[in-house]
Formats: sequence, structure tokens, C-alpha cells
Amino acid sequence: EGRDYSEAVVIGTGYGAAATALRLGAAGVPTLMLEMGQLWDTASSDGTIFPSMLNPDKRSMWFKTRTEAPLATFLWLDVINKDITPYAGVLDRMHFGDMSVFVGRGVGGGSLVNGAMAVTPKRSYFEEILPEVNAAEMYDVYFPRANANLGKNDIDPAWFETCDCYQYARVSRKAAQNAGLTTTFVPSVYDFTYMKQEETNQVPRSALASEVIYGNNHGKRSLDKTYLAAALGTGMVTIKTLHEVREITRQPDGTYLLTVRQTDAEGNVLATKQIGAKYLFLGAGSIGSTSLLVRARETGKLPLLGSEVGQGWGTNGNVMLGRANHIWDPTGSLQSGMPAMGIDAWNDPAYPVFAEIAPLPAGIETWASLYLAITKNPERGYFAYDSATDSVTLHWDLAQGQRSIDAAKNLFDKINAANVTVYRSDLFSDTRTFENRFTYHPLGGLVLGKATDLYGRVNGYPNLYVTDGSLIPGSTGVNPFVTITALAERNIEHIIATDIR
Ligand code: FAE
Repeated sequence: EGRDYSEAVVIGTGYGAAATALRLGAAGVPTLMLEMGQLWDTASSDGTIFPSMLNPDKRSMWFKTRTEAPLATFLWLDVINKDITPYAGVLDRMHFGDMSVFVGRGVGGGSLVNGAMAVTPKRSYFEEILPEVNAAEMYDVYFPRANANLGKNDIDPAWFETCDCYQYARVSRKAAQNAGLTTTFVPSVYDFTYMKQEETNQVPRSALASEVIYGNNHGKRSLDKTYLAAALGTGMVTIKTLHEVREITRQPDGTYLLTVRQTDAEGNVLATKQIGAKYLFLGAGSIGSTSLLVRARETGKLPLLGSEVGQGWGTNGNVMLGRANHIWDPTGSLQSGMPAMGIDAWNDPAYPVFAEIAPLPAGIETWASLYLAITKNPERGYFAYDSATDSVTLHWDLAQGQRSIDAAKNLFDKINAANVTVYRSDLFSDTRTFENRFTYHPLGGLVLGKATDLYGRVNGYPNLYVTDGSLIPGSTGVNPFVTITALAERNIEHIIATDIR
């Protein structure tokens, strides 16, 4: 096989990777992005790029024989998941013992499948989790820069009060207010102007057609439409899809050499390539980037990597739960798949919680209110190499999630008491009311200031950088992509000025 070389290589095309590639391209640095998933820009024979959640097909998930939606059941019935053909679909669910992790696969990473909530963390909490980062600079420069480039927009509050598709959020707001709690609007990178037109049927529906976790056909400003489009626009950035980085080594001249597997969308291996880089940026996400470096250390390919590589992983305290509403409080059969409101109980002294009011877009009345609670949980997992299977696994015990359940229970017991309502126990395959065996928000593994210096430079390896969610120490207190993007903006500005130019 021929050997390719690019001055800069970025692994992955998620938030950290996309911000990094744009700045490298704008600085005139030839940059190659390697993405294991597909480019999602072509409609299938049914006229859509992505399938809806109500009728998933092979495009929905990454090489599975059956879909694995977060809600396993409804009225304990296995009506949610469907058999599918294994394929390079857009949503992956990776299983590690007691924990499974949802991630996006494709050009745009998590931006293709996520709920588009664009939340800037509370400054006091950001200062707590990353005390060595200059918070004034982050809040004056990099958070605004990230939000502007991501296309953050705010809902029209008057429309929120009257539209059908947020009745579910208004019902949950009322229940929270009855318990004396505070709710807040959540900004989005889904275009609220488009959503308004969906409600009145002026445009094809997407958020209002049960499209979220398997992709949105319209309305969403995913990274392929924002950062990555701008990066390609510099003329210096190229993206290779269905290219999975398998191995990283360093050459005697100090450049990096990647072993990359090219496949087709059915998973057949087309080629194994060697690709060289002077500057190598890891943007494969918390699980992807950490796995690459843990394996490189344990197999002797990058032996100088330290013991902090693979430590400090957290779930952002994710817990999902449902409440049953009274018959006179319907949540509506039309629900926007993009959340627009949260319950802000982060100031609770014992149990800080920021709970997203989530949709349950079943297309029928369910009398259920769904939530994704983000809690403050100090427990951390770690990654280890298993030589028998030559793979890296995440270690997280179910017991480590208890603190998150306690926090969610503390909040939602108050809401149930004030409204004389109960939890739903039919949603998570058995009768449990709190589901914390998965996370949408994997964070950490290559923590800033521990596995790397304070700008994401990997300790021991010049010109090797981490740009993604693995830098964040397990928690941001809110949905993480704005934090990941802003930190990447901060780091790459410094690295271009100091190391590259
Ligand atoms: P990420 O976006 O995961 O991108 C990594 C990319 O690297 C992916 O495209 C991978 O396919 C690719 N990759 C991995 N390994 C390799 C390899 N070896 N070779 C080549 N390519 C590779 O990384 N966050 C919010 O802030 N708001 C939300 O509303 C929200 N909702 C979510 C809903 C769902 C269903 C999910 C799954 C996540 C949600 N998140 C949300 C989390 C958010 O999407 C996530 O924190 C970011 O996408 C993480 O960004 P990274 O840059 O770390």
C-alpha cells in the first residue's frame, strides 16, 4: 500500500475535531480528517437521508442486528426496537459491562444524532472542574465563539407558550413549578424558525416527525453544515470517510504514523493504509481517543504515555426517568424531538441536578413525561487494555451510578409529591424507574492538565494533541458539546500560535 502524508491529521469529525480542523485550515495548514463513519448527504430510495425513530432501518445503527434505543419498552412491551441489517449506520451503542455509551458515527460525530441542546455551563462549575483554565477568557472569547460558529439560537418564548409541539415541556414546567423548582429555556442548534414552519406544515417535518437519535433530515445545524463546511471552505481540509484509525506509532523523525482501515458501508475491508502526520490531533471522542492511546501505551507503540492516560472518565451523571401524568394533563401527540427547557436545580446543596425535559415522540398521547437528568457524581471510571481480545474496555460499576440515582430521586420525589404523581416503571425493560446503565455524555479519559498539558498536548509526545470530550474530567453539569467546542477553540488558537506557526 502507498503511504500518505499530511502536515496535520485530525482523527474524527465531531465537535473537537471540527473546530480544530477549521482553525488549522484557516491558518493554511494542510489537514486531513479521518472518520470511521459515513458522510450523510445522500437520500436513500425512500427520499430520506435518515430514518425516523418510529420506523428505523439499517441506517439507524452502527453494525447491529436490532436497534438499541434508550427507551427499551413501552408498557413493558418490546415495541420500540426493530430488527435491522448490520450496516455503517449513524448511531452506535458501545457496551462495557454495566455501562453502555451512545455515540454518533459519521461526518459530524455526535452532532448527527444529538438533541442539539447548546448549553454553556455555569461559570462557577466550570471553574470547579477545570480550575487551571482561565475562565474569564473562556466566557469572554471562546464560549461566544463556539456558540456563534455552532449556530446556537433561542426559542421565541411567545411561540413556546402556544405551539402544540412543546405542550409536553409546558406540562413538565408546571409540575416543576408546583414543587417550587426553577425551569429555564435551553438554547439549541436546531433552527427554531424552521421548527415553527414545521408546526404549520409549511416545510417537511423533522424535529416534529420523531427524528432525533437516528439523524434529522431537516432543521438541524449539525457540524457538517457549520464548522466542517467552513473547514472545507478553507480549501486546506479534506475528509476521508469509512477510514478507521486502528493504531498510532511515532517514527524516528518524530512524525506520527497511523494504521488506517478503509471499509465499505457493509463493513468489508477495502484497504489498510499507512498515513503519516507531523501534527496529530485526537478527536475521536472520549471512548475513541482514549482507546487509541491506552492501546498504544499497552502494546508498546507509544511507551512514554503516562498512567493518567485512561483515567478520569465519567457519565456527566446521566440518568433517564419518566413520570406518569394525570389524565387531565396530556403531553400531546405532537412533540418536538429537540428539548427546549430544563429544570435547573444545580444549586441544591446536597444533590445538584440539571434535568432536561425530554420528548417522548411516539406520535400518540402517552401521558408520560420523560427527563434526562444531569447530576453531580464524583465517581470515575477507567480504561484498561485486554491483551486476550486486543481491545480496550471501559470499567465502570453499576454501584458508581448510585449517586446519580439518589440525586435524580431527590428532585423528582419532590415533583411527584407536589403533583401527586408517580414514576413510570414500564420504560426500561424491567420495572426500574431510573435508568443509568447508559450515557449520552461520555467525558474524560485523557483529562486536561493530567494526561495532557493545559492545552491538550499529550504528555511525553510533542505534536500529539487531544481535542475532544476526553479532555473534560467526567462532568460539565450541562449537555457537553458547547464546552467541548469552546475548549477546542481555546486550545487550537494557542497551539497554532505556539507550536505550528
Ligand atoms: P464525537 O462527537 O463523539 O465525535 C467523534 C467522531 O470520531 C465520531 O464521528 C466517530 O465516528 C469518530 N471516530 C471514533 N473513533 C475513530 C477512529 N478510530 N477512527 C476514525 N474515526 C473515529 O466527539 N450534547 C449536547 O451538548 N447537547 C445535546 O442535546 C446532546 N444530546 C445527545 C443525544 C445523543 C443521542 C447522544 C449520543 C449524545 C448527545 N450529546 C449531546 C452529547 C454530544 O453529542 C457529545 O458530547 C459530543 O458529540 C462529543 O464530541 P466529541 O468531539 O468528543
